[in-house]
Amino acid sequence: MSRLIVISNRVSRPNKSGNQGGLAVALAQALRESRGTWIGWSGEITDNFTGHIGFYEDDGVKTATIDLEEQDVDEYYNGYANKTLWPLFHFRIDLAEYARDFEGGYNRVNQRFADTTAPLIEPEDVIWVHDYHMIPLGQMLRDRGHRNKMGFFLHIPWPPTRLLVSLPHHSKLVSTLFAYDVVGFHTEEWLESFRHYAEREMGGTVNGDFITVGDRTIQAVACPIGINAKEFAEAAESEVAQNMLRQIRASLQDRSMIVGVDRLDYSKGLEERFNGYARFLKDHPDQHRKVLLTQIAPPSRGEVESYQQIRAALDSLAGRINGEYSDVDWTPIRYVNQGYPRDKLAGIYRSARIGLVTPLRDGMNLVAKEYVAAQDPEDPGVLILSEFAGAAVELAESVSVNPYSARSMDAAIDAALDMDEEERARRLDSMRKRVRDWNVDQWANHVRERFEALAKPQAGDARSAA
Ligand code: GDG
Repeated sequence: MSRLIVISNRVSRPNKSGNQGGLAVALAQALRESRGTWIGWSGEITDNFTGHIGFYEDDGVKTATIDLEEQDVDEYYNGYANKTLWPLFHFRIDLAEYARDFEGGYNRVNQRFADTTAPLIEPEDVIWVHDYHMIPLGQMLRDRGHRNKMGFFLHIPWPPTRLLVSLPHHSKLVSTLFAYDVVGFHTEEWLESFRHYAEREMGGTVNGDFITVGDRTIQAVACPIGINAKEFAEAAESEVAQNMLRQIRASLQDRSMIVGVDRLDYSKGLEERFNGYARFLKDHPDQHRKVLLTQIAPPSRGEVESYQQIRAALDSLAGRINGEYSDVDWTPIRYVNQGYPRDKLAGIYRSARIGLVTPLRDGMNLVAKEYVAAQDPEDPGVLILSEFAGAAVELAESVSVNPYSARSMDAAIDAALDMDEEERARRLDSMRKRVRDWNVDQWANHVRERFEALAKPQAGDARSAA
């Protein structure tokens, strides 16, 4: 097995709290087995970038981090990654900001990662780059002479060509993906859009999993990420989760709880969700006092203005709906801006009769899978899922909803509350099997096997020239 080098914006060092996400745990396992290293930004700011690398080893997992300058963080992370690419790739060209400084900072930071990473790479290493922060990194490593097997995985959607071409210098950015050997997406839909771009904008040809542009042929594949389903199901049975469940049930007084859990992000459709729920309350006065929505929304990317705006909008919307419908002993929305440890979160999922997951656009959406994994098989809840989440493909037995339509949300909540136990169990059972059978370890292993199966650089390969 080749040594694995993972590169992503942030790294997650193993810790004893058990609060690492499924992706971090799966990558940690692969890194441990191959004695590899995970490289990323430390999250720290330095006055002057020196290229100093902090090396760590926790529980057999090696990580290496670099500090960035404030200007790097402004232009690369808050700028090009989160003000330009994130909205554009989530189809929100109305929110996408383009500035030459952002693009310059993004390229500078990627160069910094390439400079820092290059000396750590051995010829036989397999390099796996993650997400939109690091698109050009593979090309930059090739420019430095690295001929390793290299893959890239995009965790967010790939936008339709007509939207992507609104990005200045889009072809320059996309062409760097052809430096990798394998490029992965969560769903066929994102893969289709990528192929479409390659054909229309780059004159590429598609042959099965392969796309050729000029003298480069890469594999482009759809491979949906899973969660650590077994661990999540066990977390839901833990003492901590059971205590949480009891605490919530006591506070509910026989009311049904609907739960939403999302980073505070406009792609998650929180305003639309609140409006859909308000519509349900308006149309179903008989359900007042019988139901409530708990929305857990830990703030994220608070330095970006559109995130400050969504936070303010939600504060006022939750206040308005609660003001309109609350009674002295019933509040229709519990709006919580704090995060919870994973075991407690599993208890929250389990105590909810409905999981309401309504992103406007989402690469995958792990919350939907976590809600499924955490349910009590004897008394499962109902998942309401946006048709625009990548997870909708695999979780077809959910109640599907158009998150833009308050009427659709209203009808879905009504149907979910009405659903008898047999149907809830039937739907949940199929989804639980799928979530369990295609978990994050299988996903990570599958991608790695793709790398291992790659041939050595092709004759006439552009890399041979490096
Ligand atoms: C990106 C893509 C894709 C949230 N609140 C708490 C908490 N969380 C955890 C959830 C879940 C994770 O955060 C969120 O994952 P999502 O997949 O829902 O969304 P993004 O953060 O936008 O992730 C997405 C993903 O990458 C993976 O490829 O699915 O489409 O946008 O795991 O549980 N965790 C804890 N407490 C909280 O309060 N412990």
